[in-house]
Amino acid sequence: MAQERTLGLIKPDAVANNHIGNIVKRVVDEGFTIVALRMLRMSKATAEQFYDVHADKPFYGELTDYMSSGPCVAMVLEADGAIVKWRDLMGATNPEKAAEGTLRKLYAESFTMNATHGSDAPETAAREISFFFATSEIFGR
Ligand code: IDP
Ligand code: MG
Repeated sequence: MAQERTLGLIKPDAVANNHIGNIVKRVVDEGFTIVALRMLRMSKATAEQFYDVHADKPFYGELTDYMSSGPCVAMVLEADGAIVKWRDLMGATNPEKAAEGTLRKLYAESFTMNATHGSDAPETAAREISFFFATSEIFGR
């Protein structure tokens, strides 16, 4: 499989619950290279823009309130097949359905407050990486 990049977020619940270190250690242990990393807090408007694909969903208001409620850690992760690999490591969106050992099983608080985000396809990865990082802030080899 080809080297690929994906956008990972450690969401506000996981930051507030002090899981940054646990999650970053897992990222490294699973063989990703972190090529960019930054802590940031989204405004409500920025969260709405980031999740605009879900604007018509019933959970959009709750989701964007939550995502703007505190800081996130944004990361660009590089690996062979990084997009699927990171989504596998995160586990199912609903933490009650997430497999044992996945980040959402271990660290999520609820369906909405589910610890991590990951891009779901090459096009969304490209959009989401450039949403948070300038090319000059990404340190690939
Ligand atoms: P994903 O994060 O696994 O890609 P999406 O379907 O893209 O899942 O949804 C984005 C985020 O919206 C989820 O991670 C979760 O925080 C929230 N969310 C999705 N579906 C629901 C739901 O049915 N109830 C509550 N929150 C939801
Ligand atoms: Mg998604």
